[in-house]
Amino acid sequence: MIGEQKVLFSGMQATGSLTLGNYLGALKNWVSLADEYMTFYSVVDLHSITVRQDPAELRSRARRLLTLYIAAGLDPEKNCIYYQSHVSGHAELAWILNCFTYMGELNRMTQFKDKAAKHADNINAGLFTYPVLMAADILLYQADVVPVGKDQLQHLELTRNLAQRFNAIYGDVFTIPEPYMGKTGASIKSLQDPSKKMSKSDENPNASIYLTDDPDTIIRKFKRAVTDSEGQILYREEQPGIRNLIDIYSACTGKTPEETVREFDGKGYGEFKMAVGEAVVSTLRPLQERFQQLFQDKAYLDGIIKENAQKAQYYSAKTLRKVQKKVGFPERLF
Ligand code: ATP
Ligand code: LTN
Repeated sequence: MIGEQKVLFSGMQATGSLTLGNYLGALKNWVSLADEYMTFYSVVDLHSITVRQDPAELRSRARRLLTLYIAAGLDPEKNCIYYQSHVSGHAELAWILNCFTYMGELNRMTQFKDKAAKHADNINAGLFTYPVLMAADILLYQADVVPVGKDQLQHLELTRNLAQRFNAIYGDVFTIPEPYMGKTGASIKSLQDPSKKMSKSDENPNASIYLTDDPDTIIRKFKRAVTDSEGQILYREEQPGIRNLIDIYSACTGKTPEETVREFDGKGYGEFKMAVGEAVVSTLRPLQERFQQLFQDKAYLDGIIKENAQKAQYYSAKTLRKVQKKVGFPERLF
């Protein structure tokens, strides 16, 4: 809690571009949360360097991601949107929490095992302690809720364990965070393999619609979307490709899947794919226009980045000072 308000924290890495899945499944639903929660959305660049990055590329992707948050409708006056590397408390708290985390706990993390296998030539200590930094992100703001995908639930569980362990020794220091399930949109599937979710790290660019794709690219990707040979537009398990297109069309137009099925009754797949593509183009158009406008307005964006980092710095320092005192660091007389 900060004051009377519950706190929500989430972070995203600037690896790959955001997809239509991220937008319809997460971002779009986050917009209204600022009324209910005090929200912090961090671009977690400290996490990004656990795998080797090109510096210019990382800087540019991080700025695009931050801009995209705002373009998608997160008002930067109401939501604290900032770079993790601008607030030194993340690394400081992570160090302290490292000293309360067991090697065995980190050894069990499935993301570490996956990433270590993928980057066998660079299994660094940062990659191993990545979940502790994530715990620090969350606990630093006394977050009550954390919206995350399924793959991050194990890290959130570790966060809760660390907070409870710390509290058991030092008293009530940290809020114990809960995963935020809330109102989630449809799970959007890959356009090339509807048994998989649409993901920003998919190697096949035709599998995902990126939020910055231009209209021609969007239409082309929908034309190539994998469907089936049934020839009927029905919302059922046996037709996962068509079902996914119905979900996308419905999410973009605000119709129910049943209404969509009725609308396209007797129509061919070609015509339907075209309509889905156009619905996505119109949904993303305002977001893309806003993105271009914001991205060019360097002074405005820099102002937002600075103000929000200061805000994050202010709230994080409260927790950090308390923790430092609890563990026995000397009082600051400056
Ligand atoms: P990565 O490919 O790097 O794992 P991702 O695209 O799967 O990334 P995450 O960063 O894991 O996305 O998730 C960010 C948020 O977007 C989460 O809240 C997650 O539930 C949501 N999300 C991601 N993909 C989809 C999808 N295909 N459909 C609906 N929601 C999604
Ligand atoms: N590990 C997460 C990103 C992340 C995060 C966080 C999410 C870093 N710190 C704190 C929620 C809360 C990921 O890779 N999706």
